[in-house]
Amino acid sequence: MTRTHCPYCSLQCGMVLEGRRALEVQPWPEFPVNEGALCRKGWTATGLRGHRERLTTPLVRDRATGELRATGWDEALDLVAGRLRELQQRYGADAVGVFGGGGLTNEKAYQLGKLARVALGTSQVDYNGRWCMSSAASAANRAFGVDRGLPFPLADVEHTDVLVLVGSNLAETMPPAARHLDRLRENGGHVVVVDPRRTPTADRADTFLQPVPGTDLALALGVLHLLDSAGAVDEQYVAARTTGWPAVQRAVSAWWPERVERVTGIPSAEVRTLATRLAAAERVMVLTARGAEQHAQGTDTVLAWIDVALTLGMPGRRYAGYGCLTGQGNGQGGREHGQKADQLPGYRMIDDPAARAHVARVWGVDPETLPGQGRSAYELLDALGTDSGPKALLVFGSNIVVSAPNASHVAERLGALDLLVVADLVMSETAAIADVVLPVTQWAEETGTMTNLEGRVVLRQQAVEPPAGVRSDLEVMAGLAARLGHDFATDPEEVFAELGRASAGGRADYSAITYDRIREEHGVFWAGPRLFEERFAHEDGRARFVAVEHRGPAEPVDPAYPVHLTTGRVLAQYQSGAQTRRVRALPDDGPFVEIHPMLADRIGAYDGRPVVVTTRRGELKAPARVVDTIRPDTVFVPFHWVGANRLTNDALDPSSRMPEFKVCAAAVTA
Ligand SMILES: Nc1nc2c(c(=O)[nH]1)N[C@H]1C(S)=C(S)[C@@H](COP(=O)(O)OP(=O)(O)OC[C@H]3O[C@@H](n4cnc5c(=O)[nH]c(N)nc54)[C@H](O)[C@@H]3O)O[C@H]1N2
Ligand SMILES: Nc1nc2c(c(=O)[nH]1)N[C@H]1C(S)=C(S)[C@@H](COP(=O)(O)OP(=O)(O)OC[C@H]3O[C@@H](n4cnc5c(=O)[nH]c(N)nc54)[C@H](O)[C@@H]3O)O[C@H]1N2
Ligand code: SF4
Ligand SMILES: [Mo]
Repeated sequence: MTRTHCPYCSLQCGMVLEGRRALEVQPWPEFPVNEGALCRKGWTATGLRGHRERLTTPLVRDRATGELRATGWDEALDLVAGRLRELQQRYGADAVGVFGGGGLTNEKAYQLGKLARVALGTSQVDYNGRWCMSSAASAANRAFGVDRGLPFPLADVEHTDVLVLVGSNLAETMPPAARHLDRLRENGGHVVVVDPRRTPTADRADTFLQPVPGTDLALALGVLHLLDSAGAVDEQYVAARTTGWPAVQRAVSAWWPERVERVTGIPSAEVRTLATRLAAAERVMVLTARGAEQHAQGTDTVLAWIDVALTLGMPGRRYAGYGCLTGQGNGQGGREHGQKADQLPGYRMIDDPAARAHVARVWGVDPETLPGQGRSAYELLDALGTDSGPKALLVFGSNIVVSAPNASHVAERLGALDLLVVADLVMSETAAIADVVLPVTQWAEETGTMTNLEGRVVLRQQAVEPPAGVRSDLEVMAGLAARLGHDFATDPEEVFAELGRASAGGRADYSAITYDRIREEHGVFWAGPRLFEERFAHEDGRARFVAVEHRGPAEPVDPAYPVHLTTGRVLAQYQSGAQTRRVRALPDDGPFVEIHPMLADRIGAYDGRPVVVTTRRGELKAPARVVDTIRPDTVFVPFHWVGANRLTNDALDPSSRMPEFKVCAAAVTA
């Protein structure tokens, strides 16, 4: 019997794995986050074991036939290291790019950053977290001086009075968390859901607001305007704990409810009711997720909702405040330990001389040798194979071909590389086009830490031996590092201890956390379970109000592309689907287009029959799902299958560099 955690989302539900051969998932009722509950994906997570498409040997593309052929580890790693060195000699250190993932353990994320900065000396490292919660992260850093998705335990939700969920469908994206909504309502609390679709989460809400995609910012400005004009600002809190309110007050002065209605499509009376409800509540909690964040104005949108929470005096108060529901299994830790272009371990910034000196000491190198800030995820992909961009890319833990925005363009860039190396468990769409594929262990076969959406560091523990021929990511990285003249540890606990030293004194300090403590305490929160009770993380201890303006989607609808396209998730599939599409027990119906009956009527579409969605970047033919739960001016496509991202817009948020996955202009025909 092994206690571990689900391989998928940021809830990191505790589970017990039983048996050695036929591995079975059992509940772990004592683990507090999910109390023994799992969603379908968790119960079926062992479905990839022994799967015929599980990778078990390194593969190298044969120049003559163009096919991938099996090879030995030494041959594969020698080849990769040799080609990387060659390309760097020819074009410079930045000729090699590294792309990581928020599903990697802390140990792997840390080691990947070190591989890039120390063994390869490249600045070109970033990861898929840019596409996940980066807008919330940049907003929280700005407003609070630190970015921890939830600055309180998730279960605090049950004790607030009004919970506002902006762009989260947690009933499908973290189903065991939905119990907190139910308990909150049993406790007399009120749930508000803001989503262009009436989702299963909205079905559990007391208030459902259905905005035009990309307009959450205007709604927040409208709420701020009403709170101010009603005299509902917590003056004492604003004076004692914040700075910057007057500028926000000026910025929202013209956002009267009728203007909000024109922009968002939410009736002005509903905007007023929301503001009145928030003003009257003792405790208010605002949580954002990808619906509000994955926009070219995602950072500003989150800032505006943080402004709402600050106006009401909530952040730092028990059972209240603002939080972001991080998405990937290690979405939190993955952004703390240095696989991000601007970052060193411990959430240190790479352009901070003191941070460089500290980390360089732990790494035993001269700070001068550490590269500076590199390109963000999409900009990195966009530069591949160009004159100034990387000529080789190493991918660990992302299926870019499916999940990157404007995917046809990205596929073209990947095609322009001299060398694409992918480490994965299965033949993902990205592995399938690689020059070298390296087969790695999956969750039940390895040990390491993950940091869940609450900042709770949990321990993934090995339950079974990996298939013969498979290596851990840490072993793969050490193998490459050795060939480049560097000695990297492969034992996860040893890497974790090194990570602890590298993070010591940083914003996310793991130095006091050990595997044993995690085992004893059901996970350990870095910086404790609740932040901001006394002070915020800025030097003066105060939170910052930030005045922002609504700009609207980067690509507004027009007569040629009259419909808003938004994208997201369904319960039974995870992300690019590389893992869950291969789990037989999960339904794999392919992409579909959610469309309102009125729009269906207008274009002559029928439920179950194909429609074509076209944007300026591509088109997708998929069956229509005619449902009255979506706005008539909007269609929704899940992104778990190839196709959705051929449509999406690669416009980036100026501060987080988050692509606008959640809204672009589309045409739909039957
Ligand atoms: N089943 C499942 N669960 C998952 C994942 C998965 O792939 N599958 N992935 C995990 C990861 S990495 C993440 S990041 C999380 C994501 O978790 P969520 O953010 O809950 O998931 P999404 O479906 O991307 O988006 C949430 C909602 O945003 C709505 N939305 C779209 N546009 C807008 C808008 O402009 N404004 C507002 N207010 N809402 C909008 C969509 O209709 C959708 O219902 O889920 C995690 N859990
Ligand atoms: N249109 C649209 N696109 C989106 C989104 C959206 O809402 N709409 N959401 C975005 C978001 S929030 C996210 S997080 C991204 C996610 O998209 P991806 O980055 O593609 O995430 P995954 O599908 O989880 O990819 C993980 C890959 O790594 C492999 N893998 C899993 N574990 C490991 C490991 O430990 N080591 C290694 N080496 N490989 C491993 C898996 O088999 C899989 O192939 O998609 C983004 N793309
Ligand atoms: S909610 Fe997330 S962590 Fe929990 S079982 Fe489902 S996918 Fe796994
Ligand atoms: Mo994500």
